[in-house]
Formats: sequence, structure tokens, C-alpha cells
Amino acid sequence: SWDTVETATGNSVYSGTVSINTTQVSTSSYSLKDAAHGNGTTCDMNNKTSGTCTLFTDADNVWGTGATSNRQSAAVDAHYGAAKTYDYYNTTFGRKGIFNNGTGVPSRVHYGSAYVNAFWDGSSMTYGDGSGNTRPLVSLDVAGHEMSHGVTERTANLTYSGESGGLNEATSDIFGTMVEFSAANSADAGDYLIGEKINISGNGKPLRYMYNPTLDGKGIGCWSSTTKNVDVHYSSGVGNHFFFNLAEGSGATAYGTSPLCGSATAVTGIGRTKAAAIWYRALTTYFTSSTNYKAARGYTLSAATDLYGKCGTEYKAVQKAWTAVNVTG
Ligand code: ASN
Ligand code: ZN
Ligand code: CA
Repeated sequence: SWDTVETATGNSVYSGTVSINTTQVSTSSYSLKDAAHGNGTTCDMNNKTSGTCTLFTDADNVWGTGATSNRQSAAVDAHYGAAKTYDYYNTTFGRKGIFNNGTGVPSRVHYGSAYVNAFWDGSSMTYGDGSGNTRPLVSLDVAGHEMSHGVTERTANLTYSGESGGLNEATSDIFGTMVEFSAANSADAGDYLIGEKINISGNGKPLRYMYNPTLDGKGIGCWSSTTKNVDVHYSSGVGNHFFFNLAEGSGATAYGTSPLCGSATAVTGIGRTKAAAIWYRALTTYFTSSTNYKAARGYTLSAATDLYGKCGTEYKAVQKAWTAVNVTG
């Protein structure tokens, strides 16, 4: 009988030729349904914003061409991104999908006409094709970012405004980046840039820079009393900059130069695996809907204590990394 899990080849827009999981549905038809990742599916909105999303099917189980003009190519990226995000949370934290119940999610691609965004709506992922020079919004970091909004929603549920909104956005940039690193894909290697593949502004620049958030023109790299007043995609800079310092250190690093705020002293990184473990524990154990940056400092120190002990290297690095973004004790 059919409905068997297949390992298929996909030619993606951004991640090269990748392995994806599909399902055989008849003698000569396969679908983008991934029984190895909670039955996550990928479907085509056919450039509409409502109505049926049509599950992708294919006769030979070789998907996409890598060209944006091929409708399956972006679907391959989304399907791969959903699987890699599922794998990151499961392998790293034992979290079984966004809902932690083993269920995957639908990914809806080709949403709307010239739609330059992607979003999580509480149950599904949706991706636009971009407009003009902007490419489809289906890169690994964008997929990991959006699905991490689902994880935040199901855990701390950080309110999407003010400083808690900045922490919500930073959480998505942090784990979107961790998904990108964990996939170890040579066509889309890990970095601390967000959206570097999609050319969102048409100038070849990424959307955000975690090592120096000011490089996007509006991001906040150092906390101040006005951080709460800016859009959450800019106040996230404080959290992104903290995470970079904690993972990679301040100053010149392999992934960019992180400036110190004020008179802070240099930070030596503890590596992104430990930094992400501290953030995830803080997110899932201590953060609440109203957590602000000052509280996040205390909660990540509690998380570091839980994981690595009180006043060890990791604990002190968390202190220094927050002080380096002007979130002081
Ligand atoms: N792409 C935007 C974001 O994730 C849209 C949204 O859901 N706020 O930040
Ligand atoms: Zn977001
Ligand atoms: Ca990236």
C-alpha cells in the first residue's frame, strides 16, 4: 500500500540540492508530506491570500529545479526549512515540534502577489514570493525565525510590543540563526545575518546584523530607556547583540565585529551551543509575557546557573555579555 515515507531529492532556491521527506500517494505520485517530521506538509497558495492551499505533488519524486521560476523550488526550501527547524529543536532540546507534541505544521508558499513577508499565524507557516528584486522569503533563517515565533507563543508568550516584543523578535533571530548553523548546508552556511539570501531591500544587504544591529540603519545595539519605544524588529537588536557577544565574544570575530556599549569590557564567547541552551532554558522556564531586558538578564543568569553552575565561566560570560549591551545588574 501507499503512504510510505520516501527520501527524495529537492532542488531548492537557496540551499542547493537537499534531501527531503515525501509520501508516495499512488503508483506515480508523491506529495510534500513529511511523516518523519510530524506529517508537516507544503502546499501552494497559487498567489492568493485565502482559499485552498494545494498540496504539492510530483510524478518522479525529484522536486524543483532550483530556479525561482519553477513553482516547486520555493516549496523545497520551505519543506526543508520546516524539517531542519523540527530537527534542531528535537535534537538540541528534545522539543517535539512547535507544540512539543510531535506534530509538524503546514507550510504555505506562493502566498499572495508580490508579497514581501513570511509569517506564523498560530498553526501554519506562510511565505510570500517577494517583489521586484526581493527573492522568495523561504531561506533557512527566515523559516527558523518564523517557526520560532510559534515556540515563543507556546512557551513564554512574550507580548509583541515594547521590550518583551524585542525579546520575542530576538528569540526568533537567535533560533533562526541556530537552525541555519545546525543545517550545516554549504549553500547557506551559518552566519549572524538575518535574511542575507532574500535581498529584501534590493541592495544585496541582509535585513538584520546580530553582531552590530545598528548596521541596518535602525537597529538598537545598546539598551537605553527609549529601547521600548521602537519597533520590535529594532529593539530586538539588544537581545541579538547580547546573544552574539555570549556566543562568539565581542570585538573582531569570525562572524563580524561586535562593538561594546559605553565603557563595558571585552567579552569572551562561550560558543553558540551553550549560549542557545541558556536562552532556551530562560525562554521556556523563566520568561513570562511581560519580561523586559533587565528581567531577561536575571532570568538568563538563572538559566546559566541551572545548566552550568553558579559563578562559573558561563555565568560570568552572561553577566559580561549583558553589560556589554548596556543591560546592567
Ligand atoms: N516576518 C515578520 C516577523 O516575523 C512578520 C511577523 O510575523 N511579525 O517578524
Ligand atoms: Zn519575527
Ligand atoms: Ca542568516
